[in-house]
Amino acid sequence: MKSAVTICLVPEARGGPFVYWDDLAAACQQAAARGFDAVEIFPPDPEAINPQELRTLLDDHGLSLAAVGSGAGWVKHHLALTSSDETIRAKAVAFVQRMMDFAAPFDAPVIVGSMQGKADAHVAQPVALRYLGNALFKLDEHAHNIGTTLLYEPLNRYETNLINTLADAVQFLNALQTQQVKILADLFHMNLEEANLPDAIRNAGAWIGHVHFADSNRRAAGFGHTDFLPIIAALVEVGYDGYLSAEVLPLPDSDTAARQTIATFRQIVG
Ligand code: LER
Ligand code: MN
Repeated sequence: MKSAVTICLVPEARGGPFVYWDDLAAACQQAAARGFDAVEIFPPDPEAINPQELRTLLDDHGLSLAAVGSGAGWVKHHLALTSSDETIRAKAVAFVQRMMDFAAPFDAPVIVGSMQGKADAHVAQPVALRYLGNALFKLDEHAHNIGTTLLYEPLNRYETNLINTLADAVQFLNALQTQQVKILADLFHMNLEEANLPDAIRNAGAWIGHVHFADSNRRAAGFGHTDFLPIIAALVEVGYDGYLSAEVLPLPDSDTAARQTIATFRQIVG
């Protein structure tokens, strides 16, 4: 398994669970200095980052791009894949597709987390799930065409009422018969929703394509009460060799969160 750390370039997401903020070059320099293998970036728009500049930054620091988040589509542009408005749904799909076009040359998957939206007074849950299925089907096709992977992330009940557990995500994707969609296991969301984290990981098995590495309180691993060793053992058991990516609150500050994450990573992964 490899280590990664999050960088958020979306001012509207301020207060969110990201280690580094605002300055991509400074964040890459810090991530490399702390010993991370990769960075996970949340850009405000698919065209916000110059690909050549990013390539140079990553190469200069010996970093990979672990994943790209599409959450700005929701927090900044107010798009959702399950909106009651057909035009907004179409724009949301196009936004994630453009994010995939940006990320694919870096061999980085794109994450659908908050962009999935939720059922509400305008969209009943079965309808929202149908919209989500239609969107993931289109995104899967695009991923297939450009040779990349899409990561679908189940969120906790306070963020969505669509799919909250890994098992429900597996069932949903199995029914859709997508080919290029994998599941993002966020240990913070799982801590709220799963009966048993290692069992949930074992049952999801090869579906797991990315891990958000956070403690029970969404702080850096080691700053809460999650028992990480059985979780790592389960990931090893299912053959997971992807990233443990620190999507955590920058508390007490970014550098301390980064140092704590990498210290815990070294202790439990090696
Ligand atoms: C949101 O809570 C989250 O975990 C993000 O990764 C989704 O965009
Ligand atoms: Mn997450």
